[in-house]
Amino acid sequence: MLTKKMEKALNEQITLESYASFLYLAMSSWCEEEGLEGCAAFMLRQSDEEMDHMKRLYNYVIEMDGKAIVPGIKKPPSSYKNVVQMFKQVYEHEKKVTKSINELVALSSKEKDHSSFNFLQWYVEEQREEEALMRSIQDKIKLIGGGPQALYYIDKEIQQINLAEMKKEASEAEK
Ligand code: OFO
Repeated sequence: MLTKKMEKALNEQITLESYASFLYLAMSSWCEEEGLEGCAAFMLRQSDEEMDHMKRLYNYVIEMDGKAIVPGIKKPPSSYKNVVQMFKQVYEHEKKVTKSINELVALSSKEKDHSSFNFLQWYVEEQREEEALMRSIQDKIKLIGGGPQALYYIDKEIQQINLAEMKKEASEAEK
């Protein structure tokens, strides 16, 4: 059984994860338009991941006899200044999600809700990985620099990162 405060906070997280999924989907669409296929595939996979994060929370709230609220999602931006700025926005969004997860964990402790505390540890780990991934993308983009072929190399690099992430997911699914 969830406390009302916990139920409300978990539902807010459902909204945040849903928005992340739509935001990344909008970014994927923009990348397609720009001819950045590697980035588009990466953002599409990230969007799917966020939808899974949302559903994991949704199922948990229901399992705990709470009411899971399906949120209305505000329209994400449909165009971005450039791909470097777009990835900066992704990193900023992940930091926001991490902050929100940390607040949820703190609330679960305050409410003495050990079940939610345990459940949320998966998200703590996930956010650590996501932030590290997005930080490494920032570093790679910096290394590539702003030469004439920069977009081509950024796209290739993101394509490789996406393939590596897919392999990692497949091997985790086998466990
Ligand atoms: Fe679910 O917020 Fe990113 O990972």
